[in-house]
Amino acid sequence: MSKSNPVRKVADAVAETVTGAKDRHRPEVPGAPGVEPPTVAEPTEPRAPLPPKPDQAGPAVVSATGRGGGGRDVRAQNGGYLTSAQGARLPDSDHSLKAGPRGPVLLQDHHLREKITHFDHERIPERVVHARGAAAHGVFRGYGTAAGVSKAAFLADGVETPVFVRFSTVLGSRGSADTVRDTRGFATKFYTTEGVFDLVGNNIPVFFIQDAIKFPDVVHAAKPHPDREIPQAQSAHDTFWDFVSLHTEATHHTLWNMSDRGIPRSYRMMEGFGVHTFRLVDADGASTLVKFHWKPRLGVHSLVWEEAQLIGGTDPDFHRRDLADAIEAGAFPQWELGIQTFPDTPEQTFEGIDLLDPTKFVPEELAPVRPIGLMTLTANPTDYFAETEQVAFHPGHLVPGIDITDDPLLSGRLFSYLDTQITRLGGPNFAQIPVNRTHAPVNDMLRDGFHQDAVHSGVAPYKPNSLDGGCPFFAGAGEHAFIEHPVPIAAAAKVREAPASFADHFSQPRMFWASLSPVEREHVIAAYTFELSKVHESAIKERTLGVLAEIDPVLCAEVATGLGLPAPDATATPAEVTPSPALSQTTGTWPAEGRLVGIVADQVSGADLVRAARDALRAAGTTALLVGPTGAPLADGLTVQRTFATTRSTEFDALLVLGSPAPAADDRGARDAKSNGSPQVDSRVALLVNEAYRHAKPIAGHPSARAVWTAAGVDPQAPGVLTGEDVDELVAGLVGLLGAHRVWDRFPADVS
Ligand code: HDE
Repeated sequence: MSKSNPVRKVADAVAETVTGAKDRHRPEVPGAPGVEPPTVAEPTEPRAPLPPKPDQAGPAVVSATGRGGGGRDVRAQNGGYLTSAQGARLPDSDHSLKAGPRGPVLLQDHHLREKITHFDHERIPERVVHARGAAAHGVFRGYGTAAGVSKAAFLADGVETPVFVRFSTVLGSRGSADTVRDTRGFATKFYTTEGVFDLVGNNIPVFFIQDAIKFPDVVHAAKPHPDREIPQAQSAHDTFWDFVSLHTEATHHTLWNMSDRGIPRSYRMMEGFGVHTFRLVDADGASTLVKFHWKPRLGVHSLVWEEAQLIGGTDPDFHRRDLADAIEAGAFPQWELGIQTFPDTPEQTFEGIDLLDPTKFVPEELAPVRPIGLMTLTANPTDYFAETEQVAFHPGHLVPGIDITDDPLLSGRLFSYLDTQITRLGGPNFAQIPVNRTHAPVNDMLRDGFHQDAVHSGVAPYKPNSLDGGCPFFAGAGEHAFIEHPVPIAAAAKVREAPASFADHFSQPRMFWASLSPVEREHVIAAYTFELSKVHESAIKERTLGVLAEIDPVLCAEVATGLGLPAPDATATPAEVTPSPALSQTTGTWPAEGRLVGIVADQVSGADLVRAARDALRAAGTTALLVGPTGAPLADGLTVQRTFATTRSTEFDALLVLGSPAPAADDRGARDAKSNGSPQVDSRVALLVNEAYRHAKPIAGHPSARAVWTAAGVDPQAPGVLTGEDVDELVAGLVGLLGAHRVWDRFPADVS
């Protein structure tokens, strides 16, 4: 083509305008793979990456919102003008493009198609288990106390590591209620400098099964019945009890579920457990077996069953709301991470407990939990889907210094979590989703795939290579490599079998039962009775009573009485067990910070009294909410946060009643069925106080609240009921009582 060719002239003109394009180096022979010729010998030293070839360019580094740089603004979609997904500003998004106002709609309406097509694909598969969750961002600070057992950098003294924590229920679907009786997930992603570490645990230290191959069975049994798809999010049905009564290794976890642990008061008040035994490795290569524990600063606390049921209707988002509100209010939830350590012996047992059996735990009295760091949750997610829904945990996300054991349940999980994300998050590149990105440099040689966000440079995504100078190189232990601990494996034959010790399904459940206080045992009896009463088939109930007989004759007899069935005898003498007092929630004292206290008042109560009460409660670190007759402010502009009609006792950990409010205008049966027509005291206030009293919550009142006590059936002399003039004293009394979670004396128990 000659210089005078008009096409060539245009091409030259375009080249002039592209910065540097005209002057750049032109190779003799185009097509060399990289900018530098390789050496003949295989490179032996890592080096800085070579630049791309001069003829190459990549997309400009802009965020998904079309903005460059970093920071919060580029992550959010915000700005003055509505645009298409390609950034073109739009004049109208309310009307389809039509041939005239009455149509027809034109096929050429690409904006309509983009909007509707994207909407049609908004959903991704929910998690097969743990679908319902709530999450928060925070920070973990190492105490350095694990340095003797693990070389993990994030455990070193004072090191701060960002974390993202997702709490969840196991059985329910994404829209199910928070307060169902179920195990809770407690999954933590640590964005460490050595890569992501995920601690994917539960609020119960043991699991239903000992071998991953049984997971589909237990989940299919616990999920709703396959024909009617009921009941949602709970175990009170035939298939669940059919399975767990036949597969008795589930006994221990089921007993924990039937205890108060199955209905936590708050995510902030749950323990977390790694469940499996893990292996820590120190800087010298020495290994220690460990179990991970999260200890909540606020103590372990649970709902009572009636509260859980009421909340299921009045506020299905109870746990989500509690977590988000607490963080927003500055009551940052905290947990200490702790470890129980055991010598890494070939037997992998401790005090006769098989450490590879995930249906067993080690009582803290035998192996104390040593704190190794503190986690504080400080921020709520900005976008539920982007963060809480798309976060992808995996027990195989490990860092140097933390390794696995041969627990057969853990082995299956190492396969499963990676696998599930590929379907759920649409391909193998889920690690590039912002919430999943490691904070350590990635150089993984993984290429392509759906939703590839990275624009890789380098020409040799394989090893060995010389074209990229041999990069990337392997790291050694000195360069923070994750090196599997070289655990010796004894000679063995291939079998489908479990070790003999895995066959003991009843002694630890018996120990758990023996460790509970009388009131907690009453709750367990009630839970079994409730759940089994929902079972249709008598054979399943009878079989379950047979399992309970192996745990404890009183438990079995009491549940049998509730079911109207005979109590069977145990087939063997129950094991002699030593109780573990650390398992009970009714001992110990905890901070009242972040607990919710309702102040009941009306216009008559007096602004000074109400303000003094509110200020004293706030000063004590509690969240005080004013409950008034309507949404109108009380005297002196005091903001009402809840009304008599909208509130329920389940919102509060304690009540402070400042007067005896007369029936409000809407205290009428036709408008609010909670009304009982009482002429003296608003019926909803009486119900509020009555429920709080029955649920053993601390209650305090000004002398003017006496009529409420009477209307609510409250005995002013009962434990945990305070009456007095001095608001500061009342608040101090409430705070003291909250330290025990509930006024347990108000729940006298018959079983012991
Ligand atoms: Fe999970 N589990 N699990 N699990 N698990 C999942 O992973 C699985 C087990 C736990 O908030 C899934 O991303 C198998 C024990 C939590 O995103 C899936 C087995 C423990 C979460 C999966 C187990 C857990 C999950 C579903 C038996 C406590 C929620 C979606 C071998 C130590 C994490 C997903 C989150 C989620 C499989 C047993 C805890 C399907 C096969 C034991 C907290 O991969």
